[in-house]
Amino acid sequence: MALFNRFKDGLKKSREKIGEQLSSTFKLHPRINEELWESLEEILISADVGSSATLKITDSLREKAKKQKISDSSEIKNLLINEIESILASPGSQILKNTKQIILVLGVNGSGKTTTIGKLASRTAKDGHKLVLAAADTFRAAAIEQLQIWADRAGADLVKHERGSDPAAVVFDSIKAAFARQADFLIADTAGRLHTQTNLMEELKKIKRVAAREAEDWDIKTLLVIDANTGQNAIAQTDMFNQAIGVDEIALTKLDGTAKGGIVIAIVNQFHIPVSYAGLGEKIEDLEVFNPKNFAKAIVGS
Ligand SMILES: Nc1nc2c(ncn2[C@@H]2O[C@H](COP(=O)(O)OP(=O)(O)O)[C@@H](O)[C@H]2O)c(=O)[nH]1
Ligand SMILES: [Mg+2]
Repeated sequence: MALFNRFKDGLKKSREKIGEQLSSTFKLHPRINEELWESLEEILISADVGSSATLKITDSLREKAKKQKISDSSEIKNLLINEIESILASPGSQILKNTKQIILVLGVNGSGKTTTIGKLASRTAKDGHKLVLAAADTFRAAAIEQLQIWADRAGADLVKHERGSDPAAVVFDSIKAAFARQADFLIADTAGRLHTQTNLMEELKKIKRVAAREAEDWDIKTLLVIDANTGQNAIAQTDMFNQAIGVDEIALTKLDGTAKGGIVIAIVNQFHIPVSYAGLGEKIEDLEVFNPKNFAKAIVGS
C-alpha cells in the first residue's frame, strides 16, 4: 500500500489531468453513449496516450461494455484501468536482476540519466552488491563530477577519464576494474547531445561493441532514460536509440512534475519495450520499480 501511495502522490499532476476529466465526463454521461466514447478518446489523446493506443483502448472498452451489457458509465473506470494495465504489462525487469551485467544508460541530455544511475547505484549497493560506475559521458561539462558525487553517496567505485576522451575507452577500463574488483554490476553513463546525433549513435554502438568483446560472459543491457515531460517527442527519442543500439528497458523520469504521464502508454504500445523504473523526484530514494497496475490506478484515479 505504501508503494501505491508513493506512486499516487508522484503522479498527482497526471491524475489531475486525466482522472478529473474522466470523473466529470462520467458524471455528464451517466449512461454509456457515443458522446461518452468520444470524450474518453479526447481525454486520452490530450494526455499524450497517442492515437493508436487510445483507439486500442476505446475499441476494447466498447466491445467489453457491449458483451458485458454495461450501460452505467461509472463501470468503465475499472475496465479502463485494466486496459491500461494490459498494455503496460511486461514479464518484469531483467536489469540488476542477475549479476555480471553491464547496463548502458542512454538518453538525451537532461533526461535524468546521471540521477537515475545514482539512484540505482544506491539501491543496488544497499542490497549488498558491488558495483562499478563508468563515467562515459565525457562530453558534457561537469558530467563526470556529477557522477562522482552519486558514486560517493552510493559507495560505488567510479572509473573516469579526462573530459573529452573516448567514452569507449572509459568503458573498456571500467570493465577491467569490474573484473579486478569482482563487481556484480557495471553501470555506464553515456552522452546525450543531440545536435551531433549521428556521431553520438556511432559512439554508443562502439561502446556496446567494446563491452561485448571485453566482457564476453557478461550480459549487456540498455536502459533508455526518458523525461516524461517530453510528451510526444519521447516517441522519436525511443525510436532513434532503439534503431541505433536497441533498447531493452525504459526508465521514465520526472513523473512527479508532469501531467504527461500518459506518454508511457503510447511508448509501450508502439515499441513493446517495458518500462522498468519511474523517477518521482530528485532525491536518492525517488525511484520506484514501475508497476503497471499501480500506474494505471494512479493515473485514472480510483
Ligand atoms: N523532479 C524530478 N527531477 C529529476 C528526476 N530525475 C532527474 N531529475 C532532474 O533532472 C535534471 C537532469 O538530470 P541529469 O541526471 O543530470 O540528466 P542527464 O543529463 O540525462 O544525465 C537534474 O536537475 C535532476 O535533478 C525525477 O525523477 N524527478
Ligand atoms: Mg548526465
